[in-house]
Amino acid sequence: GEQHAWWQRGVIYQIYARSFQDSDGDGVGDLQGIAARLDHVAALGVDAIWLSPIFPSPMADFGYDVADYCGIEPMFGDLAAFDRLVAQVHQRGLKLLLDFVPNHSSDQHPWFLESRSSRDNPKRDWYIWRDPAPGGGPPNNWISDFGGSAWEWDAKTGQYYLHAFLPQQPDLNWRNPELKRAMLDVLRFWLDRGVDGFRIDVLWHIVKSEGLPDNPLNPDWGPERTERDRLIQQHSTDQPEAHAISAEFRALTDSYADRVLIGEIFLPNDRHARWYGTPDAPQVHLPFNFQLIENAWEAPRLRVVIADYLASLPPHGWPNWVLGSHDAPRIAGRIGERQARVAMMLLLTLRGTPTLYQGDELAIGEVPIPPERIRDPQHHRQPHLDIGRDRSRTPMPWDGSQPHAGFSSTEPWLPLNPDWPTRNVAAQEQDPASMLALTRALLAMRRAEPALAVGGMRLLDAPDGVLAYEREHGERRLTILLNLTPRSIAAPWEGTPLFSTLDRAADPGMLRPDEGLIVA
Ligand code: ISL
Repeated sequence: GEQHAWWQRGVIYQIYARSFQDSDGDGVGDLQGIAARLDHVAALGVDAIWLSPIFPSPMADFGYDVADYCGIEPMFGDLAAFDRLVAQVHQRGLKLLLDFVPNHSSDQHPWFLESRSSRDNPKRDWYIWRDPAPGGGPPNNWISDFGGSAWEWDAKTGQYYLHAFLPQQPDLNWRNPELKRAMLDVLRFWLDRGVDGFRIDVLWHIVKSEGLPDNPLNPDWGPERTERDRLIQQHSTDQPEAHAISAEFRALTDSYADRVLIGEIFLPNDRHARWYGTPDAPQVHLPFNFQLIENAWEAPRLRVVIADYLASLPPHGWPNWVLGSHDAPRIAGRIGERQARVAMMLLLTLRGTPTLYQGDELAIGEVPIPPERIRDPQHHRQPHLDIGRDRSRTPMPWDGSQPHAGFSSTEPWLPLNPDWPTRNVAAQEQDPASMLALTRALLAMRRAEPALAVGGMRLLDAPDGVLAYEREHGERRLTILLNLTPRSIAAPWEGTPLFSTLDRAADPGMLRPDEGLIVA
């Protein structure tokens, strides 16, 4: 294991700053709040924190619309509070990763204000401006991820600008060398302040095909899909020039010691794997792998997904797994609370770096949001689709104290999970059968067992409904058996049961309903 880097052995924990801990009573989490809750992160046993955007922002997309890449949003704190947080995180032997948002800025960023001020402004070309199509209307057929045309008309200068997301998130032009230089300086700014790396937002989007041709229609589209999915994003994503830039990000990052780059990439395996780059020109260390989120919770399906993904990796590519995020439905809401325990065992025993989303260690379910409290712009632009992201962005319930669960002294920006009086960190700390206790124990086991952290992995044949695999390191061999069904299943296993997701002893040769088992 000595030859493995921290980001290979380690586990990443995503903190969504707005919803972690409020310290100043405005109902929104902040940096000082995070610092005050580092005991929880350390006791959990993770290795790194990935912090969703904390930069100055009008919050049209809750921080993914950045108005100053080198500052801290006043709602969250200031640079001094940030420096203190970095120091406190490092004192505990943890790492801190920031969220870098290179595809677009806020429409309130001074760069965009300049760019839109006139056609001959020096920053005009820092964004993507085009004349209307010959017959009038948007320059091409591209659709925003959040619905509607990806083009916004600017009456003052008589051109459209491109926005892959909200109109308040104009796309930056990475073909402009000055823009690129300014953004590389942003990475240096934070690396010099001691951050341990970045999660790079929609990295696969940052360069578009020259000439901006129409995207082809998606033959598989149906009205249950998002508007964005009407088109195949052939010309708006995954361009060779974006790979080249990602190699530049890596070269810059590698000039600092022990840093990591994570890329948010959504692509089929063969094209996804190219984001590792080559041994000579590496790109990101970890192109995020969302397949546990995207696929049905069924053993035969997951077996294929896991096998295909691992087989697709280049020899120098290290695997990784994501089970939840601020964009995805809560895992316990999707598959149920008992199965969420099995899913946690899966996440923490697969070969590769796991990313754990805040609140999943408590098995928080989908939180119902009353219509008048919905904040997610993705919902507001496509209200007919059931895609609200607010349900997985609700505040952390820390304890049973009235009225806001220790999160804030005032009404939080989103409601708490309704079961917070019993489902909270303090309550689960007292309960050895809790999801929190299970998560801590699995993380401790992963730390103690090189077979789990860095060992080889082999999928095993198993009865219907069971996902089984082996992890090995040196002489040590562990078998993981996951019953993805609510039935008892006779599953041949021998050896010593080390760990069950249920609270009583394992039955030899049997898997109980919703049981995950580690056998030595
Ligand atoms: O939300 C999605 C699927 O659940 C995606 O279509 C989403 O747009 C994609 O995951 C990109 O997400 C990232 O960039 C967005 C931001 O809204 C998300 O929160 C962020 O994770 C734009 O910056």
